[in-house]
Amino acid sequence: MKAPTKIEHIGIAVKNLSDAISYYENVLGLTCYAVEEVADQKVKTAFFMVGETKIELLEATSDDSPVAKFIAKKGEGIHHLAFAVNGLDSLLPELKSRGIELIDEQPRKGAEEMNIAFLHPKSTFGVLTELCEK
Ligand code: CMX
Repeated sequence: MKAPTKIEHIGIAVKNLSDAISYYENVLGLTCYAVEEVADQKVKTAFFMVGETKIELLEATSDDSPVAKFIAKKGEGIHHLAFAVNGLDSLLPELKSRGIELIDEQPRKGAEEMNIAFLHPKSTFGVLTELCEK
């Protein structure tokens, strides 16, 4: 596989988005530049830029959201790691042929109009992995 170009973002599951935004802004001194709901993922997201990488806070918008399930099982914390890649369309079949379990067989639209696909944490040493392309 062609190596990712950077860590695009780190996804962090939180119970309450506005409480968490307040920590990132008022304690760490970062600026929340966007809040966006991703309806099909049942999450509300908030974004911060840190150098070239983003922090994406994730709050569940329903009890059956992947983020609600994650918090119920593991508590708040790092939820996924997202790599920026080129050629996502062709990477997915390549990864599948190498035995990596795909959550998304085809790229779909994520936050910030990115094309994204998730890899199952069981195939990626316990880290839910997102590949994204602008
Ligand atoms: N990181 C690491 N492991 C995780 C995980 C995560 N975020 N979420 C679940 N797991 C583990 C569980 O602990 C469990 O492990 P065990 O079998 O050892 O107990 C296993 O994966 C299955 O977990 P589950 O609770 O049964 O949950 P599901 O199988 O229903 O779903 C997953 C897990 C990863 C397939 C699902 O959460 C998913 O499809 N995620 C991708 C989409 C997503 O997370 N969207 C929200 C963010 C959207 C965005 O950023 O825009």
